[in-house]
Amino acid sequence: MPASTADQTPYYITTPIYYVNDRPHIGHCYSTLIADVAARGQRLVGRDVFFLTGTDEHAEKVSKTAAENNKTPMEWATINAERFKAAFEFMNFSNDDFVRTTEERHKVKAVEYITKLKDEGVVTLGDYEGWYDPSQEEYLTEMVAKENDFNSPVTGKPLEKRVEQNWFFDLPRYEPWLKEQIESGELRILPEARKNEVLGRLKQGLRAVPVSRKIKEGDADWGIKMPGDDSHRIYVWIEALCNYLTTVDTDERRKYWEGEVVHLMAKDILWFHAIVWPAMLYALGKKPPETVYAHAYWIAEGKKMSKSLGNFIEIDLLEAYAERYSLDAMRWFLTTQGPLGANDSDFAHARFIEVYNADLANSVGNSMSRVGNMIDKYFGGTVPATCNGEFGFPNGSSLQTALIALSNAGKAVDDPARTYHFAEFTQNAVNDAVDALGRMDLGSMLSSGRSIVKHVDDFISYCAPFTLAKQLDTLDDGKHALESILYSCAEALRIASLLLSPAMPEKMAELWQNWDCDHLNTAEDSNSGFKAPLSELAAWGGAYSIKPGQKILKGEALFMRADAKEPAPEAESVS
Ligand code: ME8
Repeated sequence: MPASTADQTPYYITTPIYYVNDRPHIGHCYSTLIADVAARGQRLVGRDVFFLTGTDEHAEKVSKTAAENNKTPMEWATINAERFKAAFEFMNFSNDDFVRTTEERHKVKAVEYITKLKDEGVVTLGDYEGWYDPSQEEYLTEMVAKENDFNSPVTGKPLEKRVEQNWFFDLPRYEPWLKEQIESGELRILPEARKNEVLGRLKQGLRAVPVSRKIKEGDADWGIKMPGDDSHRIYVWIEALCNYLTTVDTDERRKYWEGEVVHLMAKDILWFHAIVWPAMLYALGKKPPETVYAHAYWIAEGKKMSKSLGNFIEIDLLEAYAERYSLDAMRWFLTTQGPLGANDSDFAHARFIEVYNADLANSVGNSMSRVGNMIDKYFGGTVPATCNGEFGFPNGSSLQTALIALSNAGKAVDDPARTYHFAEFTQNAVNDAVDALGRMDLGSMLSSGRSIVKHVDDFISYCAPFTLAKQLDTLDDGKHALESILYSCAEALRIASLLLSPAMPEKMAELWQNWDCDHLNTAEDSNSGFKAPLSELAAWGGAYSIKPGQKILKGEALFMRADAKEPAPEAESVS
């Protein structure tokens, strides 16, 4: 079975739910973008996808910043949740739901799960003394605290020694099971370097995890009460993790948990997702997620982003980039240059321009307008014929005709025996893209699309259809050769555009409109937005291929070249 039709189980991808103490920045947009590209990719393949994002609202830092801003916690949470929603809409994310942990549907189910864990005897009351990181609202092990000189490894703020009577989840009980799940790859932790980190830390042993916090005098009335114990609230981390299940714990959506579950986040919160959450799920009688993917961090112009440096790349700056270079160019840059692997990535303007010009203006955009322009110029914008995409020996007539035209024009042909097999090339690229998507290797998925564009560019510079076009009267089969060459370029670029569309949905839809390609299904009940799965859409000469008579409009250039000397866009100042 070709990879492009392999997996039809429902696919459920989640992002972290973000704290609403502040407005969204590049990090939040990036994780959600990666999830969006993966979700769009899986929908394109033909899978039934559910993509969830949302906000984590019951944190202490939310009630604190609310007070600083003279708002109630709920007012402040709503202001920021709306900012996240607006940012994600701006980014053209295709999430199927946006959960806020202050919603009843979440609160009711979270209480149900904690009650069940208590009933099972895996959540019990006990004393706890440990190093608490107030800026992250989590306890750290003695070793991690020491390694970081008793400062937060995330924010650098001092840790506090705290003693509390709490409800605890008996995490150590699941240690052998977790080890076995992770080592066997049953629970896949990606990238590989992160899996080793988690296994290394697991070797140091596990401690019970606090599930509640005692309510102290003066505390804001914020958070969910511990079931059966009004003197405690559910610890925000435990409650937050439950969102992944609460949101799909309905009759219509349960199939997504039973399908393939992928949790995406950055390295800062991997432990909760790879260890604590799978153990909780096991205790609840649910299967663990299939994949926990922890990417690295964005930094800004070479520096870690921090409040004190005031160098957070916020949504406003991303909007300024989108305004100048297009939203899809910004999505492309973040997706292909971002920290999806184990290393951090730098958001630097010079790099943006370099990538924009190399990948989009000079490659994808240029190739698409060049082919559109030639079809417009030589055939009045109407596709004249089809071609099987085979060029060279033994059926080399079209290519040979083009090479004859070149030598007639006094131009050298470096390697006269080259062959091109577009149907096979594009099919391989599609298979590679689908394999890469399954590994969440989205850079490689998009590279497969670009490899087709490069192949077309290489073909055009080799056989120079513009030279051939000048000799149509003198060469017997010149017209046929030009038709075959340009058809193959257009059809190959059509297939490339499908593979590029998860990152650049708007620009590729623009191309399909200009080229009269019938890929999209606008019916509301279509989960994917496409008329058929990728295996059918991308078949050379198949039902969705470019047909004789089809109109190809030149259209405007998809990406104008950027001037590297122009100053970088600036965020509008925000209130
Ligand atoms: O941790 N680069 O929320 P949070 C890339 N509410 N991604 C980044 C980033 C950066 N510099 N900074 C943040 C929480 N992120 C909890 C999660 S989930 C049950 C609860 C992204 O608002 C990245 O996805 O602090 C990281 O994991 C997340 O934001 C942390 O978001």
